[in-house]
Amino acid sequence: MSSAVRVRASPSLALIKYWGKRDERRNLPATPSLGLTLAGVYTETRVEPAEEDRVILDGREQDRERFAGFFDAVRRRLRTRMRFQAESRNSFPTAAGLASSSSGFAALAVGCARAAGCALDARELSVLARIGSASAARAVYGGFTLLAAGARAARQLHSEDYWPKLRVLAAVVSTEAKLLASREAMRTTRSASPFYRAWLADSRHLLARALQALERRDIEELGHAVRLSYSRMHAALLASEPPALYWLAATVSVIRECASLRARGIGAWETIDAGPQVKILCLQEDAPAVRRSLMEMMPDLSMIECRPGPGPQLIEGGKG
Ligand code: 2P0
Repeated sequence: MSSAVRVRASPSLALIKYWGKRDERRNLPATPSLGLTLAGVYTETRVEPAEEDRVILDGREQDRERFAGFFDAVRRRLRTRMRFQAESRNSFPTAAGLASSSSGFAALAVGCARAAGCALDARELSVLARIGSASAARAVYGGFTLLAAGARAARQLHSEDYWPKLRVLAAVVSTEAKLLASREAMRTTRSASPFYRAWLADSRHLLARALQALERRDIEELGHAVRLSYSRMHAALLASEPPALYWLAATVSVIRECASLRARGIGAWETIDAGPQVKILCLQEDAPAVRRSLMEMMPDLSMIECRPGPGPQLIEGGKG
């Protein structure tokens, strides 16, 4: 039996970045990535059977080509001919480097399976979500997740309860959609950055370092690896021809403020994805001081405080 369903999924912030594809057709990542699913921000998606596949995001119909491969894979796996209409809203700026494609495709994968009345396990949902966006493979789980290089599915390392004091402060320095889609930018880095090979080799070492730190809940060491991962990803991007730069002046100001906070003994380790926003890793006890110092510097800055969050939740429907 099939029915309309509503699903909420939170984005997966990459502590160690996926950047580059091993196999573009199958959307397999070239680097391993360590994700943290964030509570406090989410995509909510309503999925129902329809005459044809359609995706409407924040009121706008999306390009069908972008979703065709995903929906075909869903139908093959679910052994159905069903077509889907999905209406999706983000509680945060879309396509601006806040990992909206991770929560978007995680919600869509769960929603399609439920709308078709199929109970898939998390691994199978992760495979489907990855076909949409590799970061979404991680967002079908809560807590800390790992998507290995070349892997078809992510897995959960620790649930959202593993490190309750951990916080991420997302500093939204711009709400404009990014000019360069990450898919396009990854292609450019791979084909036109002399640093790409080094980035691939280095990402394995950074992952190992981050995993060790995570096992010890050592925020200083984890924060250090997190900072190296984004810096090196963006260095590879910047070295490509033509150079690609996602940062704004405010992005750099926040990076510098984090350095100044650390110098004053307040733990604040930043990370940046394919957009200008800065996400700051800190402990609960330091979050007010980090927030205060950023607001003093930029009174108009919008900040979202997130803690480790759960995987996708079914809000409505899904019987049968
Ligand atoms: C990540 N990002 O690990 C990295 C870090 C951005 C920087 O995954 O081409 O939308 O759809 O597989 O997942 C953004 O890329 O890329 C991303 P596709 P996706 O979160």
